[in-house]
Amino acid sequence: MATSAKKTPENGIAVPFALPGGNRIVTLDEFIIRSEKDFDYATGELTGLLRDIGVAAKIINREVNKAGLVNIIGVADGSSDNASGDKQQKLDVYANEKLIECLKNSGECCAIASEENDDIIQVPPVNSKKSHYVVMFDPLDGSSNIDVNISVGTIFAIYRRKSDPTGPATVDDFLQAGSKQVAAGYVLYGTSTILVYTTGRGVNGFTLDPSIGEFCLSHRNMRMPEDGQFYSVNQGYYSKFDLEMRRYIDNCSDENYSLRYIGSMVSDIHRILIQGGIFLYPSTRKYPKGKLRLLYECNPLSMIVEQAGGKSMNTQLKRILDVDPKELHQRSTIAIGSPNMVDELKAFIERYSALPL
Ligand code: AHM
Ligand code: MG
Repeated sequence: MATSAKKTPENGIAVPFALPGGNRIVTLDEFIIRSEKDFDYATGELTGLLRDIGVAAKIINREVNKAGLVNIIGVADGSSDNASGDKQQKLDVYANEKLIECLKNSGECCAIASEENDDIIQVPPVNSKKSHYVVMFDPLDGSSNIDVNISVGTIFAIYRRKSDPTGPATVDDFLQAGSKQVAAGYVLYGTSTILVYTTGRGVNGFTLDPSIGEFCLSHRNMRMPEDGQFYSVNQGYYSKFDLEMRRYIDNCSDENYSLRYIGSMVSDIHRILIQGGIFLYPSTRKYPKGKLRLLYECNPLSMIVEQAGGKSMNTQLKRILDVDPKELHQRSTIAIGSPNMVDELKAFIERYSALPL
């Protein structure tokens, strides 16, 4: 067995425990359990939560993969809009239910918040255990892409509750800055299914091996390139963007950067995490505060990207993880990706936002 509990030359981040050498498979469960020993205050709750999410992800993956085979795609019967005003798709509902079910069964968290629910959901204690964590998620981000067979994802964030563990959780337990996340991650249901997460000690990715039904460590200590050649933005809204954003996009074009936009945030972020680049969702006339949700889209993906060496800010140049949320379903603008590209955008905003229109 090779000991890797030292800084790796490529990124300087310590692998927190000894990993087997050679080609031995390390499953997500094994990795999570070994990592637990890294936390002084570990009680097993966080480990349990990550495992619950891994189980739910496998179940969701199974349904996403057969979406074209069975009559499950399309807008849910009789469904109205969700808390954010978007049409719910059937698989959104399914993914939401499975995540809630898995988390409720174990009782490792005390409350849940989801894009698909207006209010927080209390999780009754299991075996009288009082949990210290709350979990937020977007169960199936980019779900408008399902009908056309394009990748979608689950995004999650875990926080320690602030309220007294003897009473019910409150909304304030969720209204914490992203810097307070104890873990965050996503699952990308793509050409292969990959679960990527961080507990604040680097980022690791686990690809689902369908033949054994296990997420296996495939991307160890993920680091994003400092620079990139890709920019990712819905350029169809170009004329609705502010001047500084239009100038930056013009510059991307002048510099021969390639435009890549899937319209599924997890997929777009996963690409820039591996290949470098910048993802933008600025304010538009339709969404003056940005479209994406701060708590369960921007914050967890920002934690992942920062942990991998990237940067993330809103278009007011504030670090996303430092924003104090006021509402559960709050929207935010976002610019996230390779540090040099985010810094370049920052310079454009500083330069052009001062100009009169
Ligand atoms: P959703 O949570 O309703 O699926 O919306 C979020 C998605 C993101 O995945 C994606 O980046 C964005 O919406 C695309 O929006 P647009 O179609 O306006 O470019
Ligand atoms: Mg979403």
